[in-house]
Amino acid sequence: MLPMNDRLISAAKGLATDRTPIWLMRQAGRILPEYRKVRETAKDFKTLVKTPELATEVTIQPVDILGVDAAIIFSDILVIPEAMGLNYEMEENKGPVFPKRITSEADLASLHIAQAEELQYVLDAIRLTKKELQGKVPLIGFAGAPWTIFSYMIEGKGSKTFSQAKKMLYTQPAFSHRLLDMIAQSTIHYLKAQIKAGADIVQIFDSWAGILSPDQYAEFSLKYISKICDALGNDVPKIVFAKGAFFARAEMNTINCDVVGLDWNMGIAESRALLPNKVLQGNLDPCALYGSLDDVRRETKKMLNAFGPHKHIANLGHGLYPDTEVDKVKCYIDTVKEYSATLRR
Ligand code: 1CP
Repeated sequence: MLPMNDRLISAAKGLATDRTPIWLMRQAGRILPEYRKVRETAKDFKTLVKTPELATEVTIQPVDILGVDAAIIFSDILVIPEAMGLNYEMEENKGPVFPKRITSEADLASLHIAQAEELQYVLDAIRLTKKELQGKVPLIGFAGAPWTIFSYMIEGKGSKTFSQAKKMLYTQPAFSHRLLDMIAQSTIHYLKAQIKAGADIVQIFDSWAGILSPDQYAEFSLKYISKICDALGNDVPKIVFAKGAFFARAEMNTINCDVVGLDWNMGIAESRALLPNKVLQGNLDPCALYGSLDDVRRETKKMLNAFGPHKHIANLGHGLYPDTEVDKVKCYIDTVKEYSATLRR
């Protein structure tokens, strides 16, 4: 059964819609006072993620408060390493940290390919969210791309350069492939289960794509993303967002996904030419939302004119920053809804 507002799914399949659908990366979270309130009642981030009732509540908040055309299940990409045997902790105002990281054969031997049951809490949250949404909008499932997950597992935390992870690719390519393959297989189990639990569409986040060379990207990242897309089949549309991978757009046109996410560095006309088979998603710079309401309207219209009325899903070029004002976010969303309808007349 299709959701009542199925604009996102229709657009993802390349079908015409009455206006451009919109959702935002990191739409649930710290920009919303309502989120911060729920977050305070949960002991910490992981309790929130692992309590389906709370995860459901914050997943639905942006649908009701901001008016986006989809919900994205509240979780994190780092639940996969945890299910594989590498525990993470979320430090307040800092981000994820792994008490142990992967550096040796012994570390690799301590991991296993995750089975869907090990992420039952996410699947329960998806089922509950679907029930509560009552078909109002579609639900997006997601996972990190193997390369981005690998980076955190090797590095043990976020990094500007991910030089330890890149060192591993240069010095131990076979070891790297073994770990990447384990992550990819875990991700296939996980995303298949998300779809079975009710996810209407899925997105793969390759947040650290842009730090690899084109050759390394093809060998250590896109190959695994492509494997995952093939394994998932065509029951639901698939979005691939590879931040900074402007150099891989032509190759991305050939993989088995429906939508390619663009960041703000990627020119829109150029991306259309390189990705003729794909629907495009994006790509307003989240910093554009620091401008005045008039600035936001102007930048939004400029973006919509460049994408044109079809084969586009409006989003940002990366996640919302936590200090963005809610009225600017609403202005972006409302302008997309209103102005994109006029482009069809
Ligand atoms: O306490 C808090 O509120 C912590 C902030 C937070 C939130 C709200 C983190 C820490 N993760 C999340 C949720 C989350 N993470 C979602 C669901 C919410 C939504 O989208 O509305 C999603 C899709 C993610 C995905 C995610 N986590 C990515 C990929 C997207 C991206 O931004 O590039 C990455 C890289 C992470 C890791 C992560 N989790 C949190 C932080 C601060 C980070 C980045 C750490 C770093 O490398 O610096």
